[in-house]
Amino acid sequence: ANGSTLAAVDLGASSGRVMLGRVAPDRLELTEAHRFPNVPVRLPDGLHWDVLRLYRDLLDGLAAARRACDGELRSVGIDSWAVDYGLLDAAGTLVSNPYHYRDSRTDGVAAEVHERIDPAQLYATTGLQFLPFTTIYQLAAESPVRLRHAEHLALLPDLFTYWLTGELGTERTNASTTGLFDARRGTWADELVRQAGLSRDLFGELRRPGDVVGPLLPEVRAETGVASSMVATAVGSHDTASAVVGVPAADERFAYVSCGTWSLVGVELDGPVLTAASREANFTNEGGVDGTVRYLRNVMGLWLLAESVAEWERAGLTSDLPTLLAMASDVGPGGPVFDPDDPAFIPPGDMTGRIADACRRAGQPVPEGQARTVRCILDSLADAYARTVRDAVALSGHEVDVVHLVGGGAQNELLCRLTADACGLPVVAGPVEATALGNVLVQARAHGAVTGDLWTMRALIRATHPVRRYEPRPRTSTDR
Ligand code: LFR
Repeated sequence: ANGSTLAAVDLGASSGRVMLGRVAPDRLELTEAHRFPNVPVRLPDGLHWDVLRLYRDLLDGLAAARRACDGELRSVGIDSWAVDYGLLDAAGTLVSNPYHYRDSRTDGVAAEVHERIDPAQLYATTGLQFLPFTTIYQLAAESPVRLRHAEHLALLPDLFTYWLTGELGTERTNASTTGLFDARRGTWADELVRQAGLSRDLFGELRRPGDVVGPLLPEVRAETGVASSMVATAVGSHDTASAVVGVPAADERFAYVSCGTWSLVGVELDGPVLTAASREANFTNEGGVDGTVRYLRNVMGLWLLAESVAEWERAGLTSDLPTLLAMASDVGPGGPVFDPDDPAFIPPGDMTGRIADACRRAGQPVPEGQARTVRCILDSLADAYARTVRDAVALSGHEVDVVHLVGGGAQNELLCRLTADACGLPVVAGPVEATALGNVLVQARAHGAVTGDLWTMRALIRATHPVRRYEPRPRTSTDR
């Protein structure tokens, strides 16, 4: 093969990007064609994603990618955060604007669902950690009128793929996050769908990462200028699935922290762990590329920092992240820590107030001022990562020698250093764009530009993308 040029659309909770990938067996280059903010919109009925704006930017990004590449774009693949969806009527039109998973409409809903469906049964079938906004709970909060009109449920990457191609379907890694997917059989969990009172017809044909979805619609080609030979290809459409493909590990003895708005912390396994201990520790078994299992937990992530910074910005205080991190690094160890996984942190809004409350509840002093608050957030995240890595290893029996930290957080040196110290393991930081790399590599393999398994792809990332290594420092008496 002489290589391929591919577009990766990677939508994050705070920004999206369209990346141009050039891939051959000894080549992996990623350049940014278009980056854009993702700004949710609050309507009287709740918090929504601005999906039309996102699609507009997706198209602009494809046009920019085509202009930036010398030959022709072979394919496009889309990934985004999980669980959220659009409902489509018989004509394929959106029944309503998709909701944001941080919307409060799911408050208290899980408890109602659990009265009808035993959470132990849910775990035994889906292997999913409990998160209040999982698709099954969002659907339970959905208006009955809308559900009556709905003929198809399209998870967001599948919705955008549908708009590009006219083809409906559900990519498996993202289906695995809905709470309606059987983790062992790899099919929709028909019995749960029935118990949830949903129509089985809502749930489309499953696609594997690497499946070619089809050519782009004429109107998409007209708007973006891409060739009629270009196709959409399914990737690990759950961003975390693509991120784990993009982890530059040399062998299976690794843990990962995929660090963006959320931090997804865990290990890669061959099969699910569905034990009672695993359920009690709230570990998830999400579907990975090539049939792997992403055995992990959601840690609240850089959302804690981003929301604090947004608050400071509104108040006219320092909001420059490098400055804040430099200040936090001068604070020194031993300060207060809180549990970042408290569901109180899920909605947007007054973050520093909630952090102060969490510290009080933990019997800790409240961090005073910006530097101490940033330090407290990072210390708390590093501790949570270390706890989660330890639990993942203990619950799965999968030993690790190294923690790979990928995504935007890899740029945060203080966080990487604190994580290495807390874990007592080396942290290998980078690539920042692991998700887009995982997206592009799965497409490249589908189109013959690379061959082989996840390890071949990871070797190519290692050969082309520098990382930074942080050795753990022994704890001193001044540390916690
Ligand atoms: C990360 C992520 C997590 C998922 C959360 C909500 O971007 O996809 O894996 O739990 O967003 O969808």
